[in-house]
Amino acid sequence: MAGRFVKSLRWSDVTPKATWINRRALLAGAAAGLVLPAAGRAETGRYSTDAAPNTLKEITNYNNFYEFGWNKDDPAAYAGALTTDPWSVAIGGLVDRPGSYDLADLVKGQAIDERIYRFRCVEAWSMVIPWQGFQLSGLLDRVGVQPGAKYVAFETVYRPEEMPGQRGGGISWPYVEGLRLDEAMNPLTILATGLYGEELPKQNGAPIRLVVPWKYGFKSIKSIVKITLTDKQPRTTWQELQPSEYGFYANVNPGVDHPRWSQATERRIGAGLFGGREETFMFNGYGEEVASLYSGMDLAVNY
Ligand SMILES: Nc1nc2c(c(=O)[nH]1)N[C@H]1C(S)=C(S)[C@@H](COP(=O)(O)O)O[C@H]1N2
Ligand SMILES: [Mo]
Repeated sequence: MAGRFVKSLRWSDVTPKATWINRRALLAGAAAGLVLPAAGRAETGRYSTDAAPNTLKEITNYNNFYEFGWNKDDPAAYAGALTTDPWSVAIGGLVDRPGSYDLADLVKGQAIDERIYRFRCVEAWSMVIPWQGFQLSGLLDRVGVQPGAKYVAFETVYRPEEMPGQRGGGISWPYVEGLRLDEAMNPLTILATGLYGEELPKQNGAPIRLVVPWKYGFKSIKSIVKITLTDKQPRTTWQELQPSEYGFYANVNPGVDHPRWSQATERRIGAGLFGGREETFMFNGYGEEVASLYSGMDLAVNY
């Protein structure tokens, strides 16, 4: 994996698309504290992949956000109805400073940076996405995690009047997810508030969503309204729906196939008709950073 991370990656090195970035949107977003100021760009390479990002069009038109429907283009069509301002996140459980945090307050003081992450869906497709966000660890440090806490539980907004998918069955809403505390504290784990230098598009989980790049995409829960520190492993939507197919850990693992398809390779969205399939890497290529979290665990059992 040598060379996968580049120490001084610059925006101009990785994307030919900088020209279409709406500078005014960028600056407006920066004023609200949600996206990175342009000047911050040069310092953001440490955790990023050197793979070229997918286009904004691809990232915003091929989504899984079942609150808006089951098709990949449903979120782009229907997420516009979601009210994302005002927005607050209830933080509670085993923390010193529980409360309802207004989004601007939640983001205040956090170091927003850019993370270009390879994102791997359990359906065996992937994209490379230039997120802006801050480390979840920064927020957890601020609210003060109490000694008994072992897990972090997350919940998506429940608003069936704005989310047509929530008016139907299949999933027991709201969508919930969870991480072990050490996974949540890992520097790769971020709360994203923007992508491509713009405020996070609604179909990608505005105004704030989790991104855990070494796990299958379903762990990266969108439009978060609740974060709870607990001493018990939280329920998760997909594990509850189909425990034989979706585990709590959901680490990207080419050696453990989904019961109905192989996880050995992935289709990179946008690679074109003749793009072929790419090899899937253990932990989605982030093994150097996270393999130690699972030492001694059988990852075929803890999938
Ligand atoms: N609330 C919520 N979060 C969600 C989902 C969802 O349906 N609802 N889908 C998950 C899945 S399966 C994937 S692959 C990613 C997709 O993120 P993207 O659309 O930004 O690529 O979001 C995840 N987070
Ligand atoms: Mo997914």
